[in-house]
Amino acid sequence: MSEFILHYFNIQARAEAAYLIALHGQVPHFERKFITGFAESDLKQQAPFGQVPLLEIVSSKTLLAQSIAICQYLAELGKLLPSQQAANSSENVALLDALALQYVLGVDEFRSEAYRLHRNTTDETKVNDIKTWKEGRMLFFLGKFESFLEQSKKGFLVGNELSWADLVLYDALYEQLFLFGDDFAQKYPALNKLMKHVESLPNLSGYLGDASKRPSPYIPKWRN
Ligand SMILES: N[C@@H](CCC(=O)N[C@@H](CS)C(=O)NCC(=O)O)C(=O)O
Repeated sequence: MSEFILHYFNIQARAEAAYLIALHGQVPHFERKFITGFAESDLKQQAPFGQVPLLEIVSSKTLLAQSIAICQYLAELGKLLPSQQAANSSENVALLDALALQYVLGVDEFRSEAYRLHRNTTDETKVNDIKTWKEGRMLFFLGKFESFLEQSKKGFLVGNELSWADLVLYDALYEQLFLFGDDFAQKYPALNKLMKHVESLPNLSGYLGDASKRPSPYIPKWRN
């Protein structure tokens, strides 16, 4: 019987990072459900903000909303907060947790800005919208993320071990990989290294290596 149920559409978008965190952190009694008919559902009525993703916590009859809150809670259950990791025991762990949240919120801005531009794309504006994103804010964010990893001690966003922040970054990069160009690995070696590392993690490699197990990637109008 499941204790934690992640409800979302069958798309990557705003729930996939939570799924990766639960999988890597081996959160027990966890499952996800892909929903249909959300607009008319009881779930929408009960959802704190009328939206998904939602994490249902069965024993306490709680529906937790907001993707980042869900990620943070699952990270705590999976011991993926920097303050919970042995490799960080000699560090200022309260600060490391705040830094991890800072990066997660920054990644959320990266994703949200792309979604905002994508949402209004039409056949007429598509080429220009993609160009605007690729030559503007996308480059800004990729440059920032690369420099954070370059300056890090161990190639992770925070502390001395992979944390939930790295998984959130991985997920957002994977979503937009098709926009980055063939020279991504050369231009962003630290980001490329992080992505390869995440894809090699024992609890994730089987899932991430099999596209048929993953939900549909988002930003559809820019992909087709
Ligand atoms: N800030 C929220 C945004 C949630 C959101 O935009 N949810 C969308 C899907 S990604 C949704 O539920 N759309 C359907 C609806 O509003 O009825 C989060 O990060 O969870």
